[in-house]
Amino acid sequence: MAKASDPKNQQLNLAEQQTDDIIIEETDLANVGQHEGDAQQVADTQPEAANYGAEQIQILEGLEPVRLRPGMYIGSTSSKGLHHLVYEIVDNSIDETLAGFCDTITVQLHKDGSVTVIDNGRGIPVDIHAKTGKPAVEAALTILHAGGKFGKGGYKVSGGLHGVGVSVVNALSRWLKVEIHRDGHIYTQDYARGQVMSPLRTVGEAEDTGTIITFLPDDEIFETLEFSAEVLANRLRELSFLNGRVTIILDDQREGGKRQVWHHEGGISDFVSYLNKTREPIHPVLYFQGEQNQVQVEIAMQYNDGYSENIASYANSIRNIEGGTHELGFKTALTRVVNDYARRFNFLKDKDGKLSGEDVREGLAAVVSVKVREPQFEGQTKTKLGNSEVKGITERILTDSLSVYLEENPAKAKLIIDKTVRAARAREAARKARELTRKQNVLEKTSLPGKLADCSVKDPAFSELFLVEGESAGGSAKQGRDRRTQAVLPLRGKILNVEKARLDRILSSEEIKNMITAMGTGISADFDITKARYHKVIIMTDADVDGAHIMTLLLTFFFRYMPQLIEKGYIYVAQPPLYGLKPKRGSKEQIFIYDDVQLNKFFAEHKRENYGIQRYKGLGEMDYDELWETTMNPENRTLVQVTIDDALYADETFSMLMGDQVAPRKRFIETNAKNVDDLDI
Ligand code: 0RA
Repeated sequence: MAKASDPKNQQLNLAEQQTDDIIIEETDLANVGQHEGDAQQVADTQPEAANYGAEQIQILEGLEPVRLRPGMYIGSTSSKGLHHLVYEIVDNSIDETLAGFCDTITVQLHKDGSVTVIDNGRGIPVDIHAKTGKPAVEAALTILHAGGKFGKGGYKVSGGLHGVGVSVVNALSRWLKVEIHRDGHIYTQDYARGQVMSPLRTVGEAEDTGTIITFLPDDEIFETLEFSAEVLANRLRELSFLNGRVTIILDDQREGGKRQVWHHEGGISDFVSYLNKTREPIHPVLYFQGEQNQVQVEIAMQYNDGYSENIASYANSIRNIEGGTHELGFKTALTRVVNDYARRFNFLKDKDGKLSGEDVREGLAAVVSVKVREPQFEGQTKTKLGNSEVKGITERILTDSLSVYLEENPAKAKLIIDKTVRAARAREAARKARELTRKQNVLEKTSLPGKLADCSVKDPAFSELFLVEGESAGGSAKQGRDRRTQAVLPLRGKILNVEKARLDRILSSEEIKNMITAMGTGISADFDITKARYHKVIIMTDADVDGAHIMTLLLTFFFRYMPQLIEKGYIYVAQPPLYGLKPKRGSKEQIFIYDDVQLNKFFAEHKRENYGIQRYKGLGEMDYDELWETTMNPENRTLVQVTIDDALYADETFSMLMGDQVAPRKRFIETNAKNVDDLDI
């Protein structure tokens, strides 16, 4: 098997590049005229560039555009944009890792809301940048780089929203301080809202090299200033898997914070083990690697005894949620190699049809990571790799290496091929089961389940379906609801765990069949979102362990079999109150409290002894009118929308949610789900 790529090669590549120049690529010539008179400069083309094409024209621009339209540079000014600031700096440090000069990156979260990113790379250059007459670091931090590139050469973490440049972080920070260890000196410089506050100065001697950037995000720009250690940890862990040699540290120095360290010598093979950690793998992780036309491809894969598919693709360490040419090449090669082997060694008989792509990916966890010089990102979210040459290259590398692996390891090959053949048979059985359900529905005419109390409005845009835990809470919900717009389907006890069963068995569960028929959409391959009978599906469970379990099972079901409902934003979680407070004097009006933070706040302002406290253990403890007032009435209620930004972590998230603690579940909902009030519709 091939080994991980050699860092020395990357250093060689790098040596061929100019490293002391800031290159801004601007292909839209029209912009040149538009910006005339701004505080911007049109730089010369590089001396050795003989052709004076549009790509060679370099534009250096001030930072005002970033502060005027931050969303254009970092996507949004919400929590997502805030975290993007950290990724921007870390990506630059990762570039130093890719170039072979940096092996440790530390992210510190400080009490005052500022963040420090430390790396032991070469340090941002400090020599005078010819085009601007400024130290290179000052140019890097105060001039907007349309292409976001430093002229460092090599493979870069850039593209999509990434790689907009450290100057963007500077522009959006109330203050920023850079410290550079380089050439035996320590240099430092301060900025405020992108403006230089002090010239670059030498403040001491250094034996090491590296860059330390500390910044405080600007409260004039961001809607929220609070960093989530969990969100940062997910990205940093991912980066440590994708760049096996680096050690990444997250040092949260805030209240209750902790220090986390990631180092994964095994790179993406460790990543695949991590993805499969809640499952039973059926063979060791396979790792394949190759390079062609300066495209580096790494693939790690492992089948487990489950049924879901978990493939994550990356280009230059950026997750490609929508896949792209590398993922396509991977899938094409996998289907072909497995079919060829199965046919050649008689796992498939002449009469059998081909194994489908879905069959060969059942129970597969895989990471496809490519490094490309000029990554092109497309699609709605700009997270789909578009470089067409990458498909053929990935396909060839996997075809060659996987064929060899299967030939050389017949026992492992048998485990894998048997599994895919079983998947094909089960899929055929499921198809028949689906057909049967459909026929039954047609025959029985009454397609809606008896337990469903439907709403009278027929327009799905105004219809809501409450999935309620238990018959008694279901009864209260039916009584309390607004019959015009709210439908209620009580669910008895626990639904079948869809992670542990194939579609044919899942479809034999009464609770699930009820849900599917109530939704009207069908399931899996038959799923049709235009048939959705409700545009809000609201999961309402008790705030206890069983409730968390049922919530998890339902979310897993939607995620695996109706993911479009989550993508469309149709799935919500109700927030019943945790406490009811009854004033002992005066008004007898109850006060409802939804979490412990709110409770502590309330009792910091009011005397505890003046209230009777009831802790609701279940929905069933509330009267139907209380349930309506606190949890169902659109005027008062809080719903959280379920958004699965990163389906990859869903497995882990679900297993976390299945745990005994309610707190992590609450935290999950708080960080992963948006408050409906915040929704931008
Ligand atoms: C430009 C050129 C070189 C390194 C860097 C920038 C650089 C930027 C950042 C941002 C955070 N950490 C960083 N580390 C390095 C190459 C310098 C050389 O040729 O020595």
